[in-house]
Amino acid sequence: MKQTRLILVGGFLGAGKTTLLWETALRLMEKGLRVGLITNDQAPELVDSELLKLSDLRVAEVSGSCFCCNFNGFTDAIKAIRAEVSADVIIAEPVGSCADLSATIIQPLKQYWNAELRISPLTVLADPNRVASILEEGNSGLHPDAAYIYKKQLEEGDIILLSKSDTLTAEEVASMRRRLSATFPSATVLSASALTGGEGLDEWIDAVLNRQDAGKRLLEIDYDTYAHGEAVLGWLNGTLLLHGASENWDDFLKSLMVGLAAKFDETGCAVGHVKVIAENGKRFAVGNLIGKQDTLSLRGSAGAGEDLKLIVNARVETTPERLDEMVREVLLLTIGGKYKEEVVAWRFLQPGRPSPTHRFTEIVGS
Ligand SMILES: Nc1nc2c(ncn2[C@@H]2O[C@H](COP(=O)(O)OP(=O)(O)OP(=O)(O)O)[C@@H](O)[C@H]2O)c(=O)[nH]1
Ligand SMILES: [Mg+2]
Repeated sequence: MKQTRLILVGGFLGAGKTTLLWETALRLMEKGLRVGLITNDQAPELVDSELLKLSDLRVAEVSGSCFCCNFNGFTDAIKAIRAEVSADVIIAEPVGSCADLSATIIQPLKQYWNAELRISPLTVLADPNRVASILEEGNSGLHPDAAYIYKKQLEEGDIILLSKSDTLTAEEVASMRRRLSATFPSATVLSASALTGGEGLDEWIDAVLNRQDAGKRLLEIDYDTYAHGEAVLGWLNGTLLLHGASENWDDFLKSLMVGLAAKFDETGCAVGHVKVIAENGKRFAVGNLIGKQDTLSLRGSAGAGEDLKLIVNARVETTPERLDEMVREVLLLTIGGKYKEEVVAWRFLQPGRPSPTHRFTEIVGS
């Protein structure tokens, strides 16, 4: 069987990984390449998988723990995609609160999967929304231990990709790239937009399709701080159906997102990422919140109809129980007795201490 190119895209919650995966997959497929995607989360019921599947992409999901703590689950997903679609390229997105990927994923893959895979440099996304604060030794509104994870993620990137470059001026992009290069001199620093026009995207794609210098450094990371940085985030994944007619499901999604944003701001709970997909058959809309209310964005359209499928993924600095309470309260208020809700799945949890399957202490030659 041929070798598959594996591209791992890390970076903090909401940094733009899934959007980049999607846009990249489409571009690669246009070139005639066979592409598979792997998503990852602490629990099932993922907005990311749902979103990617809606565009008919082959998506495998590793849920229940991160790639590093379930290395065999990750390699099973790789095996399945290679067998099913004979993939030329697999793009994988680890959990946004995950770090130490070089030691726990890239080196073991180089050691044990060298025949099957050609591994691209580890890409870590730096989101303009947070990166300036982090470079100034700030915490971007996050708990210091969560901000620690962000910093460690950047530190191990072979490529640091300044994401969402369309939200910055050309001068701001150039200046931020210079600052990133100065702080992380051994990384290649690039920038790209995965949305408007895809500025810089082809340069990054070219790098990850052709380079093979993956995992050039190993992090020094304090697992107590890392574990605490993950544990300060409550995690909620829920799927529900709303029965009843609506003229415009987009209004419903908007009210829900505005309500959630207001709730988290009022209660002083820092948002990692809250994403909601509202699906009405083939039509869908997505709401994203990656910080305070002013980061709220809505796109797509779910239109009018009888029934809505709603998937909610929330990662917010609070206890899982409190997160569950807050999300339920805002949901019920938004539903306002107009629709009948049917809960398909509902989980809330606190991520456990990371316990990687492998953790290499030496760089494996490629
Ligand atoms: N303007 C702009 N927005 C973007 C871009 N890429 C992603 N976004 C937005 O950023 C938000 C988060 O994007 P995702 O792709 O879901 O981020 P993620 O890193 O996969 O998030 P997690 O899976 O929660 O870690 C969404 O509102 C996206 O629309 C971009 O290139 N430009
Ligand atoms: Mg994602």
